[in-house]
Amino acid sequence: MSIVIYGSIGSRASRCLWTAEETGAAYQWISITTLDGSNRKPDYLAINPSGKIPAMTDGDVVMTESMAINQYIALNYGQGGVWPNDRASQARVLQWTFWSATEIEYYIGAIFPHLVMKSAADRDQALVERLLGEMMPKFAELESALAGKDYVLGAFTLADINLSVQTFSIVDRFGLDLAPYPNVRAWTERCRERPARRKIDALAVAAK
Ligand SMILES: N[C@@H](CCC(=O)N[C@@H](CS)C(=O)NCC(=O)O)C(=O)O
Repeated sequence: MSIVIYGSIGSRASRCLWTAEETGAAYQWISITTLDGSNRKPDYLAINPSGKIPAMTDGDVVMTESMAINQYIALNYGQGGVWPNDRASQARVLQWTFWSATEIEYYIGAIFPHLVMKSAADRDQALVERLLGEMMPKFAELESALAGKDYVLGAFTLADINLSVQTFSIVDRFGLDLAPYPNVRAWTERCRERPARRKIDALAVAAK
């Protein structure tokens, strides 16, 4: 079996490509984008009827939802690596994955159109300020968890992937500084410098 990841490099597919790279699993990337409408073509809708990206296949297994895809890849190809061996650490990876998905991702998705996509006239700056005001204090929790550590659990795991994709968005897409959270800022850059992540970033540059 070989993993196939469908999606565009600028989408949530990049977190799945990164996870595959970190595990060393053999994978193929098929570019499906919302920009050219390939996510709405019948071939792709047969894989993910919602038309959302990413999706993943691995033999007969078909998966959607980027963090669930990451979980699948980690469980099947990242044992002892991005998916740690002991159960307490596994649960801790899930804790931070759920934190990322439920506490942070909503805000990133809601802010993104107003800071990046919409024309200046359509941007709601008051909404952005309110959402940032709600989201940014949450990072105090991650700041504490990172004290004295290179990565959230000490060693690099899937938790770091699922969390840092959010702080990459804050820094790279929103142009914000993580200075109030020095541990989070240093860790974000540490994650960015990982060879597997740099490979995905190089794909992003090549795709532009
Ligand atoms: N919760 C889903 C969200 C997927 C999602 O909304 N993907 C965006 C691109 S990053 C998309 O496909 N948007 C186009 C659409 O909703 O039709 C996941 O994490 O995979």
